[in-house]
Amino acid sequence: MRGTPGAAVLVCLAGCALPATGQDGAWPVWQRTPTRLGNTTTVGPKTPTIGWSMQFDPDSYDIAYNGSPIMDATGRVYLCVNHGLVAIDTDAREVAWSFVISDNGGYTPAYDSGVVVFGSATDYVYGVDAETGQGLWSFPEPGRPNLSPVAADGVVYYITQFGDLKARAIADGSLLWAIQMGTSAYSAPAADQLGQVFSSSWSHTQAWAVLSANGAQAWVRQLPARTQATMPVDLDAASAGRAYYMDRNANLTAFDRLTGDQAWTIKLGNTSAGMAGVSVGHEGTLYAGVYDFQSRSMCAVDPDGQLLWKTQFATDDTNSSPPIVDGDGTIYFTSYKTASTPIGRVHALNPDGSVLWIKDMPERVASSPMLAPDGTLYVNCSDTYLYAFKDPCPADFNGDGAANTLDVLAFLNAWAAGDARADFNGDGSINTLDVLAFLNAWSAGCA
Ligand SMILES: [Ca+2]
Ligand SMILES: [Ca+2]
Repeated sequence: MRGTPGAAVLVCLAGCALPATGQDGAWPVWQRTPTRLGNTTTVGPKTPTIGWSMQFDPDSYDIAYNGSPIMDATGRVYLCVNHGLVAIDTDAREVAWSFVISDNGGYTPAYDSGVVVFGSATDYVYGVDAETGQGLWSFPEPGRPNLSPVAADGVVYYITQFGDLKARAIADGSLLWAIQMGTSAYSAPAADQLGQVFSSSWSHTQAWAVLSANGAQAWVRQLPARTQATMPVDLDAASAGRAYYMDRNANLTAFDRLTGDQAWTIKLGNTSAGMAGVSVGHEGTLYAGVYDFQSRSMCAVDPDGQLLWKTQFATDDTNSSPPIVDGDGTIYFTSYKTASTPIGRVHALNPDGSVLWIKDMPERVASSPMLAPDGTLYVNCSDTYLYAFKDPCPADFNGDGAANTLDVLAFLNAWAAGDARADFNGDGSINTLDVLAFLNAWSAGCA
């Protein structure tokens, strides 16, 4: 998806304060929306096909799998790494720039209005120019501000692990407000873009909703157990506007977004279970990953709090990030083995919970996948490679990711040479029917 400068100029002639960088990204924050829904109308890969991969930072072994990729409207991917932040040009499949700091980068960065924001593992929060990779601003933040910020409407909201929730202007980093929810917090905030921001206090076992304008409390509620998961906020009618909290005892609890009244709670696993967090699919269905000493599973819960299905997977797998849901209702998530040799897996489930595919990865994968508007599913791995899953397209005969005249040449060369791949219709012989079949597929192009 490329921008249209002409249209942007016309819009600006009508009077706009910012250049065209104010547009939303394709997947600008962790779980795509500031409400952290984790769903998209884009249809993702139905086969475990890795279209391409590229190394994004050879030094990033220990954090390369913790944060998720995000994407701006030009198709550029941003990823936190051991020494800061990298931008990846997904057309050229190369690193566009690296923003290097003397500390570890955080989990998932956030993009808004041409600025990428992330927090370092110990001491600073940074705003970086998305186009050039130049640092725009940085501020000391001693409370470990590295858990995925959320950005929307020119403001970035983030927590510190010391229990703070803060808001800064994305353009210059100026502090808009700061509050304390307790002495520790680990839930990356969600913003409903209707006036409220949501997070939780680990130390006080509380769900928090505050006014995005000034940080004043909207409501605070006691949770059944502590949580470090982010809380999606569903604004659709089916859920009546709810914020969902998943705690470490595997309780999934629904609160009214505005009043904080509890709508329901459901227990999805054993006490002392871990939680991977929850995402919201189409029609308000909730998908939550849980793991405990006996089992690992992905659960689907309807908007009224009833369990729809629970699919178990390998007992030595741990899933530590919420899933995402594509336009067909396919559910994608990652897991990794807790054994001494870490092996990661990418899972795709059908909407009924049955397994569509599972792909073993070379090393650990632990973050939520990201689904780009062209249907490519991105997963970053502790082997420091970014993997792009995409269903094969027959018209892309040379496999370079695009259907163009080079594919016609490649096909005709294979056909002339009697290459088995030139049996395009798969009937066992290579003849003019294969040329017709290829040209038909080529005319149809690739999605
Ligand atoms: Ca091609
Ligand atoms: Ca044939």
